[in-house]
Amino acid sequence: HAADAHRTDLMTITRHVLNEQSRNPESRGDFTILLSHIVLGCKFVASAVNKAGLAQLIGLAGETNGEEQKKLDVLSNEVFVKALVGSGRTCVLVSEEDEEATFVDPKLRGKYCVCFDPLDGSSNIDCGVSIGTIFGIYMIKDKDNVTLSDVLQPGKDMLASGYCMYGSSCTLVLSTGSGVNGFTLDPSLGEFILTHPDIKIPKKGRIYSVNEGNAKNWDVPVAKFVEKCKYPKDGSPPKSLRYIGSMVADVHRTLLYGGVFLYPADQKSPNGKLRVLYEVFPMSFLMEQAGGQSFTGKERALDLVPTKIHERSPIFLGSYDDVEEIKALYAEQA
Ligand code: AHM
Ligand code: MG
Repeated sequence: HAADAHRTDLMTITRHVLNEQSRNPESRGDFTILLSHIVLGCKFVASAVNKAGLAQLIGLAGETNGEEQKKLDVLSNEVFVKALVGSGRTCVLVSEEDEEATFVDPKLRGKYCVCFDPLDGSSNIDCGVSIGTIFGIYMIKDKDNVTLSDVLQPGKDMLASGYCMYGSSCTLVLSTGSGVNGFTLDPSLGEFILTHPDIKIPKKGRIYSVNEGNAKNWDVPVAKFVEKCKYPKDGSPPKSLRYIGSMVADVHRTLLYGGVFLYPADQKSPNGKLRVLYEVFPMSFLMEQAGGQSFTGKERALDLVPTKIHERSPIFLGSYDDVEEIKALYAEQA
């Protein structure tokens, strides 16, 4: 039976990526090895996040060794950095947690650069809301001459990107440049299994997602767009507002249900809040690969050329038609 085959033929993330890579005759498995180390980091964080409440309880019950518990975001960063360096496949790492980029020791160097936010949305940990890891991967240009410019590349030059969401289940969403696939962690197997093959975002959505508390500082196009979401003039029903305040969760919902996620610039933060290398680019890459689009208020997000590793940019991403509306409003104003 086809249904039986489904249950016994488990497509793990490793097998899936090996299949994808085998289309390239020059592939020697390096990317698969790199990815398996990212997956290891995600499994570690998933297990740590699940125990976060308990660890606190044990701490409150009187931990006496005097050593303060490491914060989950710091711990996650250490695990990712060590896993990525240890993979022997990386040469430059940029983490939201580290002010400077990490240049891997030449003896351990490989050809990939990884930009990541090990635990995004960490202000949500204490109340059990979904949080996530975000990553984007580039290839170095010249192995003997590795510089910061290897990571200051436009997002369209990324090889792959993804995120892992630590939510009611643990889901890893990945694109290696040929569509988007989602994998769910089976805790009893310790494996990510393909559960969402070839994700496509609906062309138009019924949800908008933005921190409306910033409305008084918005520019005209953003204010107009949100007004249109609430009071559409074309007879369509108003959109629903959903905002978790955790980028991975808000983007994941946007990808699966459609709609648009906004973190615009405003008078107080002229570049918005979110970071180009490990938030804006990876999510924009996934959106485009899923048939949506991503815009900065000026240009296609993936065309942006960053000049600093922790640079910020405004971002509007999601369903193709919804982002198109936002682009029209900016064009009108220009
Ligand atoms: P963080 O890196 O301090 O966790 O901030 C990033 C988070 C994103 O996950 C989320 O999209 C955004 O901040 C929410 O910001 P705000 O609270 O201003 O709405
Ligand atoms: Mg972050």
